[in-house]
Amino acid sequence: MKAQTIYFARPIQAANAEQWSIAGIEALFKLPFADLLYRAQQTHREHFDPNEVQLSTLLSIKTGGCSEDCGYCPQSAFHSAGVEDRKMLDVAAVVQAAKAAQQAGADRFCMGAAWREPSAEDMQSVVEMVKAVRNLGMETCATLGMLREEHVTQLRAAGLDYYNHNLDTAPEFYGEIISTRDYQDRLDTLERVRRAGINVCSGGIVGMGESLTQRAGLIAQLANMQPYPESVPINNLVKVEGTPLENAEELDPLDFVRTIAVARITMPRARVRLSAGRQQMSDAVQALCFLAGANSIFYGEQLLTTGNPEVERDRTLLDKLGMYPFAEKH
Ligand code: SAM
Ligand code: DTB
Ligand code: SF4
Repeated sequence: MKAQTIYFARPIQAANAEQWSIAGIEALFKLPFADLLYRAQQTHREHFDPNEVQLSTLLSIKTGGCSEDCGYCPQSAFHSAGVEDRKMLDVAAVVQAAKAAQQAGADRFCMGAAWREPSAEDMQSVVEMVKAVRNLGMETCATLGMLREEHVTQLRAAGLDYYNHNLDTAPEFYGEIISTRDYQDRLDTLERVRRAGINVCSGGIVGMGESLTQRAGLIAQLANMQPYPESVPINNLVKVEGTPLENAEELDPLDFVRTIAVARITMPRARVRLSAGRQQMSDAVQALCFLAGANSIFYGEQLLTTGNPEVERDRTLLDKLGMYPFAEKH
């Protein structure tokens, strides 16, 4: 049997030399498509192998019944999206899922919970899960809602590599989508994660009815963090029946590609993840996203409660494009 490699997350700690203005980012969005993609490609190739993609597999360790009212989310107790409220998975079930993900080629395993914030009891199990998954030789990521000081300390001690907490949208649009916690709460959690020495994974959702300026505003918030996040998931809204955003206007796929390109240019060394919404995307649009600088995907048939492309479909797509998973190269 092949010896297992243990991947340790290397923080990039890359501060942007310049602060990005919203107007400057909006101007990038408005470049002719070919010029924008050319610039994104140049940036991408300066920092990464453009044919390599990092694969993260998600697992919902606690599903549904969440006390927050995020307008996009099928797991909110405020909406009726038909997601069953389930109790937390046990450690053995999580390890089994992580092993399967690793065998399928994933190098990072992300554990997600539908919480506003974890309780002390929840944390005991999460710590066990992080340790066990890390022992398999996978990078670990968790997304558990807001974190206090004691939470980040415990997660850091458990060896957590990344914490995902999205800004989701621009501060000016945020209030239209979520009312139960504010933007500053999110920034505070990210700051605690950063100070604890855990890599930051933070991005947002596009296609929620935001304006172009607001889309630029989200990117400005992320890119101006000092340092900016190591991982930046860009989600295309998955419109789930029973959520307030079920009828949101469809985003032009080329505007999604532009968002990826702008994230790449403004956060040159981040892993930009082509995240939720891939199941609804053609191979051609996904290929454009890779061309625009995306170098990470969620991999495996399920996101948290909604679907993601089959592993077979992704393998075929990567093969067609001559791309290879990070784990197979290292
Ligand atoms: N409860 C935790 C929190 O909100 O931080 C962690 C889980 S939450 C589901 C993680 C992220 O998933 C959200 O911040 C949001 O960006 C994304 N998300 C949730 N529902 C989505 C949807 N319908 N379409 C796209 N992204 C979605
Ligand atoms: C992220 O930015 N997207 C993922 C992950 N981080 C946790 C979640 C997407 C969720 C899509 C809706 C669902 O499956 O419930
Ligand atoms: Fe809860 Fe997270 Fe969904 Fe918001 S996004 S309702 S916090 S699970």
